Amino acid sequence: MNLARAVLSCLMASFFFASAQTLTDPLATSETLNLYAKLSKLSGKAYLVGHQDALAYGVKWKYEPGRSDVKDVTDDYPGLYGWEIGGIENAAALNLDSVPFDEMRSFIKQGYERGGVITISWHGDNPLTGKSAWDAAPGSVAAVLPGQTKHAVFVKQLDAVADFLGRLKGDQGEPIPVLFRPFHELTGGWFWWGTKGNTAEEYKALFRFTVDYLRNKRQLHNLIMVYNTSNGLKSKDNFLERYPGDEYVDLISFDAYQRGEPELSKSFAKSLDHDLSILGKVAKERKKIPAVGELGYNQIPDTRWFSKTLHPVFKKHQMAYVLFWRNAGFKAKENEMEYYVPYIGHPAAPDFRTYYQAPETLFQKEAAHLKLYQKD
Ligand code: BMA
Repeated sequence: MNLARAVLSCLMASFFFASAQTLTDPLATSETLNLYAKLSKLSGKAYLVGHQDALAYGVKWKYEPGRSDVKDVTDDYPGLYGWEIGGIENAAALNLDSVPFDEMRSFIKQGYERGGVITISWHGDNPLTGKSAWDAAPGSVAAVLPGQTKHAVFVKQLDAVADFLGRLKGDQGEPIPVLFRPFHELTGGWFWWGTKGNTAEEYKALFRFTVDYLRNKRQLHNLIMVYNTSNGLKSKDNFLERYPGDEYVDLISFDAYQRGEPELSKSFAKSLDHDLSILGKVAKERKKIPAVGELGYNQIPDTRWFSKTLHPVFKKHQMAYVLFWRNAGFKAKENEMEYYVPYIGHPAAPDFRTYYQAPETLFQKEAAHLKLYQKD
């Protein structure tokens, strides 16, 4: 832990120097600006470790105040909290994973007040077909662009998103900064905004319209915009094929999941290393902050996965954060277990504690020391 403290003080010292990256929203709130500046200083030295839905539920428990699987195992909360607002576009009371939006609002405030960072994704329904985000009907994106048949439906969806994001406030009434990651895994073909049946120009127009609408029309100035592809990147050009432009993106990322047998950990590490190299190069050239948007190995069948597969690769690269996906536990509908962080008693729990101790990984306590929302 002494080493961790040394890294932290070095980090704090470096905050005094101006950052190369600039937030794209010229009217961003001071908390948002400060967070962005500090995240840009993080990448390369240490990174925040996040968990999706951390405070809502874990494996074999739901809605126990103060609980989190990460906390059970490490005695600390994650440094980053991921939340998902799919369902908000239908004025639903619960999101698509059954988290009540009212609870989510209060969890977001808790994480922020503790000094943690908030990131939000949106698996919104397909405005063209009215079916789920996974309904990749060809022409879906074209249909929602200005002047097209489903534009009004889409704008109504965005209004619901803006209402939610605009109501996230801290104790002093200040808007809570959010790393917003809409239309994610954009290089995949499984979502309505994906590569199946939508051109690159259509995707760019969708992203730009969304940012302009939230920022200019709805006057939201607490957003840090995240561009997010899937993994298996072929080249910088491949990563940037659907990139909407430097003035619309603050943070660049990809999602990566290991699947199959633990024997595949070596090849997963190799491909993660490769993807992070591409991401790092783009980040440098474009002056954007790199991060891993979603990550995990369902049920963690490799008990040394965190320290032996992830850690050596992450150490070599720059990123502001990584977000482990949700500990859904048993999903009755699909008849399967889903979790990405070990729970107490899981065979990978000791390894996760080792990963926690590494100087490069920042969880809640260390994140709070960094005073991410304040200027030094
Ligand atoms: C997926 C799974 C699903 C979930 C979706 C949106 O990766 O976790 O169970 O509905 O994310 O959160």
